[in-house]
Amino acid sequence: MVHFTAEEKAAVTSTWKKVNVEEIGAETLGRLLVVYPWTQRFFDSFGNLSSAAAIMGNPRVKAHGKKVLTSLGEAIKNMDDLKGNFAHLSELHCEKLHVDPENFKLLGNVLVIVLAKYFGKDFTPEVQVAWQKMVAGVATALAYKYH
Ligand code: HEG
Repeated sequence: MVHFTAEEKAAVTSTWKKVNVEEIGAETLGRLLVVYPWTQRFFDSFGNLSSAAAIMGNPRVKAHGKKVLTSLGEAIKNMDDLKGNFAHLSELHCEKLHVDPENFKLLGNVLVIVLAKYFGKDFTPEVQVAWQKMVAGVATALAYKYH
């Protein structure tokens, strides 16, 4: 399991304070669906996903992106126990939603790109390292209950 230094925790927490979960959540999930179109299969009830513009403007994509990032925000309060934090959601994504855990890694990397875009030069290499560890830890924790 990933271990975070005090500096890494501080980097993740201080970025998070400036994140608008609605905006970054929508952009992250939207870009995931555009860049890796096979991920759309989990959201076939969401209506029009027929083009990048349709996906980025889809209100259900926006709402779900916000939900995912809000859940990530809870995990940031719990960085020493990501597995415990995500145990229930891991079971849900495996048993009910049947989401291939590879997709958690893809979403994490898209999030890092979106954060880099928003934070520009404040997203230093050190801050990126902390976030890469965070998204890797989240992906591992969400995959933990898979069998
Ligand atoms: Mg998942 C539902 C969190 C990645 C597909 N996801 C949910 C829910 C949460 C959540 C909190 C609502 C659970 C509930 O209703 O009780 N998801 C979550 C996190 C991450 C993630 C924290 C990664 C950081 N999810 C993810 C990925 C996919 C996916 C990569 C598919 C590509 N999630 C998915 C689907 C649902 C949820 C299909 C059900 C959506 C619905 O029907 O409303």
